[in-house]
Amino acid sequence: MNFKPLLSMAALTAALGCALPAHAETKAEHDARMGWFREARFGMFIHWGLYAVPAGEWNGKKYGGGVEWIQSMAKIPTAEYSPLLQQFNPVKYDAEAWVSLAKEAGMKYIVITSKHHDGFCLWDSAQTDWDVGSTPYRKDLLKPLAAACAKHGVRLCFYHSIMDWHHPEWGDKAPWRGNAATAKPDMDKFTAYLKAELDELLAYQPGILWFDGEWEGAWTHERGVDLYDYLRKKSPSLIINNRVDKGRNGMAGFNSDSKFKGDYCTPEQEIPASGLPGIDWESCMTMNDTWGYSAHDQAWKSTEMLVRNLIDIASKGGNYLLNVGPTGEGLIPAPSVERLQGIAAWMKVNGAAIHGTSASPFPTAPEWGRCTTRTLPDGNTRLYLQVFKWPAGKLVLPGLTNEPIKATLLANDASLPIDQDGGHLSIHLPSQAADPIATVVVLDVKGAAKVQ
Ligand code: FHN
Repeated sequence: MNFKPLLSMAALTAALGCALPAHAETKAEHDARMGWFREARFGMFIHWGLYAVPAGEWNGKKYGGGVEWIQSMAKIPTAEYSPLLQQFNPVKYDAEAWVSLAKEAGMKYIVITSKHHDGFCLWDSAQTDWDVGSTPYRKDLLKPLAAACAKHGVRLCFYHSIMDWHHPEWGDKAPWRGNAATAKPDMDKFTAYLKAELDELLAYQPGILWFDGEWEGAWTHERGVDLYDYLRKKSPSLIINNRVDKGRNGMAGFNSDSKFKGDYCTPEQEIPASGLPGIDWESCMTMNDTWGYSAHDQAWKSTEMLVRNLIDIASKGGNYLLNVGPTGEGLIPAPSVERLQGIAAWMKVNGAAIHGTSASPFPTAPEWGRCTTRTLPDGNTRLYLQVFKWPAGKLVLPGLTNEPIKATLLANDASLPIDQDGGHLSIHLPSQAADPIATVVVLDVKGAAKVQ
């Protein structure tokens, strides 16, 4: 069952969330363009760059939080930060291994930081020498990733920071940057540089351009609109997140007004209480407390929590963009690998309950877990009842009034008896859950799901 927007798409987005392009693209064209993103439900975020070398420590001081910000946290002038160019040599980088790990975990797309706030580019750009071409490694880091993604059918996408602490024309000059040589930065020159970088990145045919760093005053709504239109003209199938413009509400990530551009909303480090029907969104989250690699951040979330986040997000009609921060040598940290392998084990059995599903028909999450849905070819509905807390005896489905067809365990297709009493459906369960993280009960019902 697809959650049909209660209002027309235009009216809904005008009221609530990320703006649809308010011009030529029809709803059908927009739906077609967003199709793979909605099917995917799960992607890998990769924060990688020079900041992986200091790994959260500078001049003997350890920093917490997102240590990809170390240049700002430690107020490192460009002249003192630049020597990192000579220390970044990811000789252990193995794009094939990274993509295989993502694919096994059920991640259908990868978003890698082509450039983060420090301005360092992971490819050998003709626009600047502040890139991998100036490191001992020299080679383009994006090219092998693009090849591995193409080989494994994973979409390659780029995170690209608008804010650029290195570029002399970026309009917000933090005093610590030490490159305020440009008395009055020229944001038109900067925007031309940004567009030239993005033209180079479009050659890799990314599925998404994931903008960030749009919040400083130097970037304006007008520049956001211009950049969105510029890129969509160049690449009509490209998806662009809402951080290209100025409309998101901070970490909540949902646009405040339909005038702002962006094809989907971007909650960060949080999961909205409920999805918004007809609004595309993606929660980006870390596995520990940092996006870029930290040698000392061991605050790792459990595999159970990561899987349940994925289920919770999918049950609300969103995508989960889960981050890894590779080391300066090019290795994904072992705790991240371990968790991705744990997710892979659960997804191997239960992936059908995530990929290609739509939001739950229940107005609030059932106390036993979450639910995702799929409209079957015959118009009936399949509900994936994802049970965190295994009840004794029966699973009660609050308010579901459809005529049941059958109930099974996803793990082994075992048939389960169904009771209908007092307008409520309940399913007889085996005494033991199949999986302590979440056991999926599949319930097929007649027609579109109806919940009182
Ligand atoms: O400042 C960035 C941060 O380093 C990280 O990239 C996150 C992930 O999207 N975004 C910004 C913080 O909101």
